[in-house]
Amino acid sequence: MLTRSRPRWWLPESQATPETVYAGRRRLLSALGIGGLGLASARARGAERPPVPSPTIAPAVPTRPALGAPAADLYPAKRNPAFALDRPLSVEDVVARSNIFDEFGDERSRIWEAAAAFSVAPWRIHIGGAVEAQITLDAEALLRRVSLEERLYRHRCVETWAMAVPWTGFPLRALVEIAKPLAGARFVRMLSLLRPDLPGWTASRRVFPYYEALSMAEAMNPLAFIATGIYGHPLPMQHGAPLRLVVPWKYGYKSLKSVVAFQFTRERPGTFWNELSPTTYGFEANVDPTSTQPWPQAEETLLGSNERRKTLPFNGYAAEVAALYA
Ligand SMILES: Nc1nc2c(c(=O)[nH]1)N[C@H]1C(S)=C(S)[C@@H](COP(=O)(O)O)O[C@H]1N2
Ligand SMILES: [Mo]
Repeated sequence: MLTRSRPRWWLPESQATPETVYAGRRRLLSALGIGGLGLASARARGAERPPVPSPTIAPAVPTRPALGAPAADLYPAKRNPAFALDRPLSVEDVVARSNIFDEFGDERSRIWEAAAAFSVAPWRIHIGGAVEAQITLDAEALLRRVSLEERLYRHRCVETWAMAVPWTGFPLRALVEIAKPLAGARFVRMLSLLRPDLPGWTASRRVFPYYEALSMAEAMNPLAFIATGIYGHPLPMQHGAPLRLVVPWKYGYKSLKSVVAFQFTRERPGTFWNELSPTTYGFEANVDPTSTQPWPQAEETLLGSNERRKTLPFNGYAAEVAALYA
């Protein structure tokens, strides 16, 4: 069985830290004069040299919006009160430091560092397939064309951790309306960023880009959301800037990050995890407490507090979406 992550004792051949990230951090530390060696030799030299002036490079912060994030002046957006939670919001700094974005690496606590130097400007989005006319538009133009709002959503990863966050974004339905799919279009496929230079592309046995899909009925459901921001500001890179899918009734792997293309199709497209391991990762991937794939799904652990909760069918969104599957 191929599972999407390894047990805790697993150590990669490459010894966890991608070389580029490690080298980058060493460079930053020594630029700040706080690298281990730099500190020791400065002390040894004692009074030979005046104290180093205060650093001009700000330390990296995981909650910082992605470099070049579009339409930053549109934040914070007004909260839509229709989307309430049954639990406290997760702590921003905790969720910003615990991510799954395999293109940047496979160590959850280090994705934010690996992604920190990545710029999302410019960001072209292609809309094609079974549509009236193909469109290419950039993220900046798209964000100014739709109306941004904030929604509080639960998120449930198939690895059984869960979080609750305020996303900023717009309904996926608004994008479908811009795309004008033909009457025969039954699915929308989405592709993630195509950047073979990212560290995870070669560290993994898997081949990217990451791709996902929804039926048109799912895409038109009012819960299906394109997030462009989190906690009242544009998305940090590790969360999938400048725009990512959010389908809160499904396992997190459906919510692909950093979307570059929306393709409308007549046939059901393949999806990344489903094609890697069809019996473990379904196409629908609706959160299901009775499932044992790839582990028992009856409970979940909240990110940050480690509180255990019972998993809810459709992640608590049955009233909104169960009819789609009846
Ligand atoms: N492109 C891409 N999108 C992705 C993933 C990924 O590895 N690559 N991981 C998915 C998984 S398994 C989860 S749980 C969520 C995690 O989102 P977060 O890091 O913003 O919490 O992103 C999803 N989207
Ligand atoms: Mo996940």
